[in-house]
Amino acid sequence: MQLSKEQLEQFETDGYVIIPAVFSQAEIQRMKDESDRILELCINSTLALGEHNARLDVRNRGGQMNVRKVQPVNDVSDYLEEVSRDERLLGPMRQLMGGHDPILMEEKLNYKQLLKQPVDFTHFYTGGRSHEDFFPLHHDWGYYRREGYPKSIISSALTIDDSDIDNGPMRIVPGTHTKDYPTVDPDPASNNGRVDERLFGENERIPLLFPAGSVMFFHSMLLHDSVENHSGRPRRIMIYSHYPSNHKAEEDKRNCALRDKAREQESRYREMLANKQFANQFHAKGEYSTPLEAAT
Ligand SMILES: O=C(O)CCC(=O)C(=O)O
Repeated sequence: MQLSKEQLEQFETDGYVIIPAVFSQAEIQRMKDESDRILELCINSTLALGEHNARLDVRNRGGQMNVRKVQPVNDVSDYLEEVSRDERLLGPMRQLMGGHDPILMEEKLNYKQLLKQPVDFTHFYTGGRSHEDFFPLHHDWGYYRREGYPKSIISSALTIDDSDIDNGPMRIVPGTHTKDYPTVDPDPASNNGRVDERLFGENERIPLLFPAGSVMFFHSMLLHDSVENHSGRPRRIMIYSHYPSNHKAEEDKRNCALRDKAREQESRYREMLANKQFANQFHAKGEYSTPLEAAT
């Protein structure tokens, strides 16, 4: 897959470009199945061990568990790892990176999914700062720069569910990648990329309403956010971030600590399953039904 001259120009001007229908219905279904399986792993291992799985970012919305994201994921999903190397992502990024090969820097699966089953582990969960699943206005380079990554990072946001106005879509402010907006926290060591919310009004933040299987390529300096998902449906987006091969970096620098911790937890959890010290309590199937599942 190659981007046209117009699409390359749009990325240059707006800081993003959206390509619909990159992945087929069968591929999307496989991603949904993988998302469910990963969620089961994270939640059941959390319940088994009584300590939250290091990959899991979960919030408590009025007593209901709200899964915001799981990061990293490639080491627990061969398929999602394969997608991070798919030429439909790498080809356009190579064009946008002036011919340099894209190297994976990190990957995350943003679920924005409220769980229907009564799962409660907030008594030992300490990770969430807010009770909600929104993302404040920020640029990603604000946190990539902590490990010395370059601004030339490009992320691909791949929609696993349709993103609509009700399920907390990502929103972007076109053209903001051309300026280095000051972050609220001036210390680069702790910076999370947040900028002053007053910089842009609600009508300047464009919601990305794109169907499952679409990909948005976006610049690391592009300001974006997303609002809460109150639809009762998940809004899963897989986000891969790549840097150009002319930048040299240590492999998996941003996520290796989380990955190692989660893998060690998951191995203890599997041992508990094998020794019948724990039986899985959370089952992702039946949590909701998607148009695809309803049709089969
Ligand atoms: O998933 C979303 O809605 C926003 C994601 C985002 O801004 C991020 O992960 O940096």
